[in-house]
Amino acid sequence: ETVVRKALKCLGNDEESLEASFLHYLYNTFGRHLQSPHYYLFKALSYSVRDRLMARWRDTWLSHYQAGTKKAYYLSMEFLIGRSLLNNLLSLDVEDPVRQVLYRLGQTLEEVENAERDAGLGNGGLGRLAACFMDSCATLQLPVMGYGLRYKYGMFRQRIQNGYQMEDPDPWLRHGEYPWEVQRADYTCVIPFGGCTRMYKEPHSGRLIVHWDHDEEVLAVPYDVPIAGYQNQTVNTLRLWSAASVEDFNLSEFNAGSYYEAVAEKNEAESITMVLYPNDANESGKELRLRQQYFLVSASLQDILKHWKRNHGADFSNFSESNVFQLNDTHPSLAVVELMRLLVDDEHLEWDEAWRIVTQTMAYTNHTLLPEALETWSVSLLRRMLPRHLEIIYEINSRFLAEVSMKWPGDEQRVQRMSLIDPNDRVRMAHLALVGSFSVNGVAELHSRLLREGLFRDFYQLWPDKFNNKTNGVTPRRWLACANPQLRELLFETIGDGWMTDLSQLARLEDYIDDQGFCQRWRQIRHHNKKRLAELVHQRTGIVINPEVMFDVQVKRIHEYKRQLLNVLHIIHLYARIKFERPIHWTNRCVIIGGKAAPGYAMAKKIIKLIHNVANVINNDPEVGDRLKLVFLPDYNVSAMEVICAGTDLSEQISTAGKEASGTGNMKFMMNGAITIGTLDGANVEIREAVSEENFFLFGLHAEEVEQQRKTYRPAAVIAGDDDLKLVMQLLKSGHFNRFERGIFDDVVASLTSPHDPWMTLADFRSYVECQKRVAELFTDEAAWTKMSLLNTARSGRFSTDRTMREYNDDIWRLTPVEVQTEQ
Ligand code: DL6
Repeated sequence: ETVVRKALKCLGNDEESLEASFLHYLYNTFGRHLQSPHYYLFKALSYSVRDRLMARWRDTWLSHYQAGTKKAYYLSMEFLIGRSLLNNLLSLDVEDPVRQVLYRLGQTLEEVENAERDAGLGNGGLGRLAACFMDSCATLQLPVMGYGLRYKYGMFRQRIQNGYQMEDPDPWLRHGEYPWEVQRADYTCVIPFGGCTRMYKEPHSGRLIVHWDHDEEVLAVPYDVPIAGYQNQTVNTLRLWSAASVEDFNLSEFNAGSYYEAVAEKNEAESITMVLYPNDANESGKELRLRQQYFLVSASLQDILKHWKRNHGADFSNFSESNVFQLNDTHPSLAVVELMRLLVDDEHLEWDEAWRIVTQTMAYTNHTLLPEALETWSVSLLRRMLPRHLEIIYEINSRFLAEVSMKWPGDEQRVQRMSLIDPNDRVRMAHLALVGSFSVNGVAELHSRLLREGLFRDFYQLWPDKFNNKTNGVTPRRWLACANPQLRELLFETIGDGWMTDLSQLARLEDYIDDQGFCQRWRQIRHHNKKRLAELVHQRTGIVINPEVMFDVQVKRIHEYKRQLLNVLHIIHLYARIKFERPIHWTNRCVIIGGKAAPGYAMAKKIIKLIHNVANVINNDPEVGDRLKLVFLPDYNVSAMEVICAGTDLSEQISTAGKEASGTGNMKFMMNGAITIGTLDGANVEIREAVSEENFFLFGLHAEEVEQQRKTYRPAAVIAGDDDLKLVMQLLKSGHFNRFERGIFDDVVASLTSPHDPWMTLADFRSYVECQKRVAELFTDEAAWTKMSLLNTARSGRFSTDRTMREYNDDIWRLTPVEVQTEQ
């Protein structure tokens, strides 16, 4: 033991030790030198840093074990980690010495940092939120472990060809291992699939036992990623499962000359964690997705139960006092069923006792109100892949519906509405999660209210106490301190560093609102950040943009409800004004749009093409010049957002009210001093409350108005009553933006002008345009803009995930923070 401790502790955080480690890895482990590609310098540095996390990591495991207190497990199909180097340098408080070491060696930290590939194991907000939660839990010293999947290929890389999105695979693990992970093959689990079930009587007890005769097994191999708390001793664990074949290949098949068959099984097993989110537009894609979900859930629960049994044997009576599972959307909701199976079939608990444990340990977070995003799985697929789970679902459902009937006798319609099985014989995963959990939360006040009053109304009437809200947040370590180093330094100088772990302290910035010197520095920093963003744009597109103009930014997944189209309509309107009105008073602006479209989402891909075509016309018109630029930034990802959020003036949060559950990009922008133009949707409502209404550009219908006006919505009449919109639509329809590609935007025009357009884009056009005029006006008043920008940062304190995690803990998890004991 002393030898182990010595080995771990000999790693100093001083320049000399850091340099020795760095050069050791560079020369001795990777056989490279200082002139090698930056990627190797990054790897050598990351290994040196990881070494310095190891003692804390081990101490954290031991401290959690010794404390014996309750633990929470965050089950998520996505953890959108991005880069980790800078974050870890910050957590360990070694950024300065590392910078010095690299400087002496003729390198810069920025170049080395930029060589790190994003770990893009998520699609967008939901996955990034999971990563922010992990960061905050470690900083708050909460014993929380994340469980996810180690996809071999993360989120696809977006490439643009003639304005169209092309998808390339993201081989983020290609150059050997991911420096932050540690394989823990000794914790490998076996995951069963397929086959059938049979019932038999246990000879001595006479008890009826169900046996799942599965016909396939896949190995789940864990890879652990350390999650370091900010300048404390806690290093929590994110455990990512990778699928492997039980046998490397089937030797008898191989010997018989069937090479393909021999390797096929291995390939099939490994396909489970091959790629994030398979295309679920076809049946085979769906099947793989379900396999992924079960694989995650089964491996994680087996892991936790194994650990439990090592310490408590087969006594599960106190299990729910010591464990809680947070389900990140319905994706891991099979956990409800798998835990029942493990407890009833494998551990021989009575159904009622097992159900008590399940319903006292599961908590469900909903992230969407869109009906098309609510998961269902066909009964026939479940029967084939997870026959025992289907039986358990039926049993849960019949007991649950009996409860519903007791409460509302004779209300058959309600029973149908609430059933876990829909009329098309598909299992409603949200209902499963609702029935199996003791807590159900939405991710912003408005979203949680709409869940209670709309989507989950019946369930709210049955179990009002289950429902709660947990407004999202973002971690200020990554999204302010790392993303905006100059602002970080200014804040340190001005209000100290307490805000790093207590973001409400940013409020102290309000004391400087009239301090000319401070405001001047604020502007200088913002200007510097805009130059950084302009460089990124130039790097990725070749387009030169002027950092003096307003940077008006909308970055997020491309989706009709997020209404990138409304943004485009406004841009066309500005273009038309420049061309036809030749206005004298004008605020120059550069609109930057970025985001990926789901590969099977034709309309989203068409929107990307439209943005490019409009940009081509505008950017090449000498009459337009600097007055207006439009840029599509390709391959939007976490590391791009770190540059974007710090360099943005205007943050576009313009979804149809009632459709965006929360949004988290809105918070990153606000924290970095961008001003929001937005609808009353998701967390925009709370952002506006926090910053106060005069510092937020509000437009558009409210959620209730959207629903009321839907029935009478007539886009033709809206166009007829608005000359500006008429002109915009004419330009679009006339083929002005697609001279040599006739008809390609007909579907876009058709959807905008349909009375059934669910996103009611044209209904908000006029109020958006008027609001944008006020934005343009304010931008010309440098002092007023600076003040508003400053207030946005100063009042962003509540949008830290530290606050969100405290609320999850106070209301749902009830964990005791564990002070990590350092062994000497
Ligand atoms: O809660 C995180 C994030 C929200 O901020 C976004 O508003 C919401 O759209 C997103 N939801 C999803 C839905 N996925 N599913 N299911 O990504 O969650």
